[in-house]
Formats: sequence, structure tokens, C-alpha cells
Amino acid sequence: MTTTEQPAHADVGFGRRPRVEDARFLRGKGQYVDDITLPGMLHGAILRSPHAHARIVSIDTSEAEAHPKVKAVITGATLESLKLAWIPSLSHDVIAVLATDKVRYQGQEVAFVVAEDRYSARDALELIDVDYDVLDPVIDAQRALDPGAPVIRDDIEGKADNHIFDWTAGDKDQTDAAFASAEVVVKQDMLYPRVHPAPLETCGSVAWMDPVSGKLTIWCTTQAPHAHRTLYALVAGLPEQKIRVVSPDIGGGFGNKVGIYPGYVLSVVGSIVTGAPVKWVEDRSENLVSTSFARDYHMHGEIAATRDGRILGLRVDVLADHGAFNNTAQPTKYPAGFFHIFTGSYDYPAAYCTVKGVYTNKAPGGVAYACSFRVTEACYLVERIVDCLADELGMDPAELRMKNLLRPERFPYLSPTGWEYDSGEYPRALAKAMEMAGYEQLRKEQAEKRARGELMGIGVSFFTETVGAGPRKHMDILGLGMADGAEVRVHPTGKAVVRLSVQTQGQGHETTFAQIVSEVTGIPSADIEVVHGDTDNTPFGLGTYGSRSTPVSGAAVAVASRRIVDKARLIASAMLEVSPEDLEWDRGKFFVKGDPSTAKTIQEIAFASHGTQELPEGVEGHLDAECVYDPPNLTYPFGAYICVVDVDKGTGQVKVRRFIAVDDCGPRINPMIVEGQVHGGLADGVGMALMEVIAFDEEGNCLGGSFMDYQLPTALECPSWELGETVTPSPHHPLGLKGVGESATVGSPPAVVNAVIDALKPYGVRHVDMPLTPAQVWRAMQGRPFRT
Ligand code: MCN
Ligand code: CUM
Repeated sequence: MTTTEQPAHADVGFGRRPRVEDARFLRGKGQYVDDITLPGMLHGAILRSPHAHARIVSIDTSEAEAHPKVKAVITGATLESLKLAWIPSLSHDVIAVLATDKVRYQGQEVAFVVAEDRYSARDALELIDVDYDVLDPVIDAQRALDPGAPVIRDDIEGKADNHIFDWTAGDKDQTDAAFASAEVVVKQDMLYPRVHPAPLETCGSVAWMDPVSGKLTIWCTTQAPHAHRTLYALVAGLPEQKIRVVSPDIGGGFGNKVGIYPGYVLSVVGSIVTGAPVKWVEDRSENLVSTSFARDYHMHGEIAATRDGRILGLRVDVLADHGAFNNTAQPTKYPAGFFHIFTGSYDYPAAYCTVKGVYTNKAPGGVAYACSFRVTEACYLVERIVDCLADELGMDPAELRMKNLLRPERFPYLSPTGWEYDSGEYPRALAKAMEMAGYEQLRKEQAEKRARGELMGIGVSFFTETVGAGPRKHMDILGLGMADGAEVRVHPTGKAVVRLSVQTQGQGHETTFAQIVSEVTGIPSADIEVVHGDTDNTPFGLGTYGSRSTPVSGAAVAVASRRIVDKARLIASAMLEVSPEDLEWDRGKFFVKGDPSTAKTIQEIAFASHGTQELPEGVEGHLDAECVYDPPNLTYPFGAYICVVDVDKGTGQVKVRRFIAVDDCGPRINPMIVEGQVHGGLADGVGMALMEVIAFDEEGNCLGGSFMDYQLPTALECPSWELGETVTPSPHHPLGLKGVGESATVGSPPAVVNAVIDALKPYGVRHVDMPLTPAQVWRAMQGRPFRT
């Protein structure tokens, strides 16, 4: 017979499996947005503001229009006539697609040129003459609410200041009481500086409004194709079925590709105006200067404790710099994202935070860069201030953590700010990291080095993340509930296709999502194709960010796969002429209980479902299933990190010598991919802690506009990572899985900073703000005598 017999196959279910997408990536055969070329395609370029704050007096485009290769020049006035000059932001504000009245940050979009080639489009930008009336900018967030500060958003009716929102979480009175009764209170200001996700591939799009079919196709660098399509439909008034958003291979997102950028909209308008496909791809400086930055949180923390090191409460006050438009991405109810998970991994009853958002003359954005919706900032705050407390108490920071970590019997745990942590075994993870590090021995080595006047530091951090947004009843983005669909279809020959709403940017979904189907159905992973990133061919869902793909879409795939198995049971019962309850499932086949020789494989069942086999009452043919998954809760991955640094006394140069990371994301679909995710996140952490910052001068000129100024870590700055794991399944995910894509970026910066501050202990230094560049570290040592 038949095509349905399968060889014994090792490639089934969870486990190490090389990434299938690498076959094309390693050969340079990926298909990125910039690889897309269509007949007659034109190219767009954006004229950007040189000023941080200026009124536009006039724009003269006549010379640019006269350029022989220019097909169209679009300004804010053009867009106003199409009602597209302003579009909704992700945070219930608006953003300007092209400036009409004022420019509000350096690099803001002012005009768009469409030409026959990229070079002519760029050349023609020089021919546009904009007359600006320069205004005082607001650069320092601390000054944004000063009386008399220039009002940035005078486009908003009645707006007379730069205030965006005030937000609180936790119980103020209870927290005040905890502080009043505390023996020790430690206070610390800290800044999580503005940084940038800086993916290798910058943002771009190709738009084609087909005048014959009336269908608009947009190939673009998006982490959320379905959400983008709906927004295009709502904003432009185009019928949603006539819009197709395709996210081809993406060269890294890291949060940079969540939102809709003016460039995407402009390529659409360009195509409508010229009748030809229009490509727009930004360059590196445009990406760094104008697209979603991350962090920019000015935090004041206070921690209360007993003298013997029991934490009693935490109080936090944050000033959030959101730039010129409030365009941070997070579920609607949470203007500060999930920052209120700042209570971290410790057991204490009282916590309270206030967050104030302000406008400044800087690029909008705010959460991106593997942030889990601001868990990065929250984790940094608590892990830094716990170290400050250890310093105050003269206690070892690992011991202080161990004393206060949530114990396993506390789960599910309701935090003082309202999160329900699903599962955790925290002390075990920290003990494991300490054992891997040889913690006692490291402290001895440090003491010896200190006695010799050498600077060695050991930094500990523990993190709890909240990922997998989220339950529809309280999480949405612009009104769209955060559920995700998945469809699994088994072909007659027993091969399968799974269609996802989420979109990979390098996380390896083509590999791991096939493994989820395989784990449940027993079909070999190699026989399962993963389709994603195309709204015409995949079910609706909100996309990839906040490490939600595995917790939400992965759950949808698991449930759909189980439905396949349930249906296969009914068909097998007809094939074997027994009742379904008499069948036993042994991943990949059903057999009559007690008689394995009767087995029907999933492949045979698939063929039968398409064949002439008589099917039980009520069972339709074919072996397909789908699911829309509404997560009952988020998942709470966690981990314990230990960093060892050496600091050069003469130069302030920090060398990360060792980094031990114990992560717990529940069972691992593919341990190799999880390790890769952790490696990347740890490198992010070293980068943010030591070198990355988007800074501005007093006039609002961005000082981080190239990789000469915006430093990223390389292999030279990274040690050979030492990874460990514990496995605590999520009780509510169908396969117990928790997300992991942002864990290491969240958990590692405080470990590195804690290590550097620990090295500087002989100088009595308690805190230094990131990035801990040699100059920053050196300054901290100056004027302070070295004391062992
Ligand atoms: N995984 C696993 N076992 C688990 C959990 C996850 O094998 N228990 C696998 C997943 O199947 C997936 C990968 O690990 O292949 C990451 O899964 P998940 O934690 O669900 O995160 P997402 O897939 O939703 O990815 C998003 C996350 C975010 S928000 C940022 S930002 C980030 C990150 O992933 N951007 C990345 N990692 C990145 N990695 C690369 N290479 N490129 C980016 O742009
Ligand atoms: Cu916040 S960066 Mo990721 O969620 O795309």
C-alpha cells in the first residue's frame, strides 16, 4: 500500500532540533522586505526635521518635483486632504505621519519623495526647501512640567502643558504604614536610560495598491500583521478584505517592529498617488533616531525592611519620558505597561507606585527592546534597590534574596499590585545558580583581590516576568482583545500544515511551532509546515511581542492539535470497529487497549479521513482543527543570574568575566532555541548595562544616530555564557509552557550593574546609572578613597 506508512522517526515532539529556517538564512537566501522587487516599482525617501522643535512656516517642493526621476512629492498638506496626516497611536494618542504644523523631534517626518530609484529619491530630498521657525525644545523630562515650559502638543485642543498621564498601582496607606514601622529604609534614584532595540534589519515596506483588483498589499517589517491590517482598515477607511499585510523574513524585531511607522503609511499613499508599487526602507540613522526607542524611566525607589533583612515594603515614583507622541505599546489599561510587577520575586505585603508620563521633544515609542511591557524597568528597580538594602544592612546580596524569595507553597501567588504569579520554585533556581557559580569560592577570591587593591565584583539578580498577554477581558490593544488563532490541517498523506497569527523575527517559530504539533499528534516535525506572516493565509491574532507567542499562540496550536487527536480517535474507532473509549493513544497511533498490534497510525487515520472509510455519526471528513486561544492568565517565567566582573582601577573599564544564568520557562520545546534566546538576551543586558544609550544635547540633537555612537556589544564584550535550567510548568498553559524570549534582557542588566557596584564597594559607591562606560565608572571612583 500506501503512502501512509511512516518510517520510525526521531524527529517527533520537543527536543533539540536545528532551526529549519537556518537552511535559507545561512545561505543568504532569506526573503526580507528589501528583497522584494515588483515590476515598475518606485522608491520612497523621507525628508526629516533637523530641529527638535520648530514651527513649519512653509514647504517649497517645486524643485524636487521638477527632478526628472521624481514621480511625486507628498507633504503634510497632501495627507491632510486625504485625512491621513495624523493616525492613532498605540496609546490612544495620535502621531503625525508628516508634520503639518510643527516638528516635535529631530528626525520627524516632513515630506516624502517617490522617485524611479532610491538614489534619485534621496537626491531630491535636498531640493525641498522648508522654512522653520525654531522653538525652544523640552529635552530634560524633569523640566517638562516646569511652569512656562514650551507646550509640545499644542495640536491637542486645550493642551497647556506636557503632562500625559498619572497612574498608580498598589495600596498607598498600607505601604506608608509598612514604612512607618520599618527599622531600615533605603532610598535610591535611578535612571533606566533611553536605549534602542537596533535590529540588524531596519524598518521598511513595499506597498502596492493594485488599480485593477483594488487590493492593497503591504509587505512590511511588522511583528503584528493582523493588527496592522485592521488598523489600516480603520484609519484609511479601506475594506479590510481588500488589504493584505505580509511580513516576510524579518531580520530582528526586538520590539522595534510592533508599531505602524509613518514610512509604512507613506509607501501606501505613494502607491495610491503614483499607481505603482512603492518601496521605502530606512537607513541605520533613520532607524536609531526616529523609531521606537525603549525605557527612559526616571525612577525613585524606597525599600523598607527589618534590621535582620526581612523586606516589608517597596515604594516607587517614576517619571516616564514618552517623547513627542504617546506611542508606547501595551494593553490599554496599563499606561505604564506591566511596570507594577516591580515587587519582583520577594514575599512582602505592601507596595505602591506612581508613574507620571510626560511629553518631550524626542522620538516617540517607549517600551520596545525585549521589555515585556516594562518588566525590564521594574526588574532593574527592584534588583538594584535590594542590593542597596544589602549594602545598608551589611548583608550578602544573595543571602538577602534567599531570605525574601517567594517560597513554592506561596503559588499561585497574588502580588500586592494585583498579579497572580502562576507557578515558581525560586529558592531552587537561586541555589542552582550559586552552586554553578561557586558562590562561596568567588566571595573568597574577591576578598583576596580586595586585600591586594584589585576590583572584582559579583552581581546577583533574580527576576520574575509576566508574559503572554493576555486574558481578553482585561487586555486589548486599541480595542482588539489579545487572543490568537491557530489552524492545523493534516493532509491525506499524514503531512500537516499549521497556520499561525504570530510572526517570527528570528525566534525560530518555523521550527518550534512544528514541534508543538508534533509533540501532541506524533507527526514528525519535518512533516509539518509552519505558515505565518501573511494575513490572507493565517488566522487573526495580535502578533509577536511581550514573549506571547508560546504562551498564547503556542497554546492555540496545542489545543488545535489535541482536537486533531480527539477527531482521530473517533475515526480510528470506526477503522478498528471498537468504541472510542477502548482505544489507547501512544503518541502517533491509536490501538485497542491491551493489543498494540492493532495500532492505526495518525498517518493511516489521516488517509482514512479523506478516503472511503465510513465515518462515525457526526464526524465530518478530513483531519483539520482550529482554536482561538484566550489565555486565562499570563505566564510567569523566572530565573537567577550571577555576573562576575573585573574593573580596571586606572581606566574604569569593566570586563564581564563570567555570567551564570539559570532560567525557568517551564518545559522547553526546543532547548537549543531557548538557549539561543537566552544568549541573545544576556548580550542585550551587557550592552545596556555597559554601553548603550540614546542621548541628546540641549538643543535636542540625537547623539546616538549611528553605530559609531550607539554601541552594541560584540562577542568581545561577552563571556562564554554558563546556562542552567529548572523546570516549573505553568499550571494553566495546555503544555505547561512559559515564554522566554525576553527573560534574559529583563534579568541581566541588574546583574551586571550589581556586579560593577559590588566591585566599587571599597570606594563606598552605592549606585551609578547605566551605561557603565569606563568614563562613568572612573568618575564614580574619583575623590573617594579606596577602603578594604
Ligand atoms: N520556546 C521554547 N520553549 C519555551 C518557550 C519558548 O522552545 N518554553 C521557544 C519558542 O517556541 C520560540 C522562542 O523560544 O521559538 C521564543 O519564544 P517566546 O518566549 O514565546 O517569544 P516570542 O516567540 O513571542 O518572541 C518574542 C520575543 C520578544 S517580545 C522580543 S522583543 C525578542 C525575542 O522574542 N525579539 C527577538 N527574541 C528575539 N530573538 C530574535 N532572534 N530576534 C528578535 O527580534
Ligand atoms: Cu517589548 S519588545 Mo518585544 O515585546 O517585541
